[in-house]
Amino acid sequence: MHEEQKESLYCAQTWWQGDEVMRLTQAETEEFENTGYLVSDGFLGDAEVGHIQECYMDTIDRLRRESSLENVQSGEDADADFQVYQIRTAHLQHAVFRMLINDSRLLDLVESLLGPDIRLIHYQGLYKPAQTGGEVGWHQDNHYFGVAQNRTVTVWLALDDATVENGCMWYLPGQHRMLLEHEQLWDTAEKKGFYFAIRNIDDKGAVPAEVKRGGFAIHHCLMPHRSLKNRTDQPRRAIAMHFMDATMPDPNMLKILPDGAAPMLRRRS
Ligand SMILES: O=C(O)CCC(=O)C(=O)O
Repeated sequence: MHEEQKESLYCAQTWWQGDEVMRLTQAETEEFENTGYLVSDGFLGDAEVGHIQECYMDTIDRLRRESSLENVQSGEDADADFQVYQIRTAHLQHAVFRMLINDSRLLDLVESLLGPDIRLIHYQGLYKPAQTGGEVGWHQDNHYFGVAQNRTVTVWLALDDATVENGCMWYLPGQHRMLLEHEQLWDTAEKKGFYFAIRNIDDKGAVPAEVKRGGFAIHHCLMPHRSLKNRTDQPRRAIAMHFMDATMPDPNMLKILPDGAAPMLRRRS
């Protein structure tokens, strides 16, 4: 089926679910404040996930054909030990990703944590292939973003059941109070950059965030997180959507993003 047909079919049949509200309860908001993350299953239905998976794989295949599929670590496709492929600025790559970040259920959820002025700051599909999917080291998102007052959150949506075996996210509950020192793991002169990890982290308290397909993990931008290798014979597909409080001053990160990469998604009415 042609891509546009798939999109409109999806829109008509499965996407907008009326006035469904997804705001967090006070207890959930408090849990998020205390631990720095929340995990929830059952956000998207089966048909929605199936459609997004299809568009996701179409996008991965197209980027690969165009030789622009980026590996998180090295930016190159050839690194056999580390394969975490990125659909960068996903909303500029496929309409289905634009629909997702404009979904009122998702924005309600984000509004519960950031308030009513919401801007996208980063958006990536993160694809770990079967067997060769690599590890992403401990880091905090606001190390990259530099948003004032740490007013950003990440919604990490699972398109496959995310498990310890296939490389789910791991968190350090309660360790989201300050920015830690990061070091660059690869040399930018060799075009191996934009990937930092926390130096000397004590990760004894780490917990895996296993999420069912269609569910999400949402984390504070100072929550240290990592993911391990995919040791299974199926890919691990996920989408990370990073949102900032749009009332904050523009962080430097925005200067290096392409036009249209950081749209306003919701404004106080
Ligand atoms: O999907 C992964 O394995 C890592 C994602 C991540 O580090 C992030 O969303 O910031």
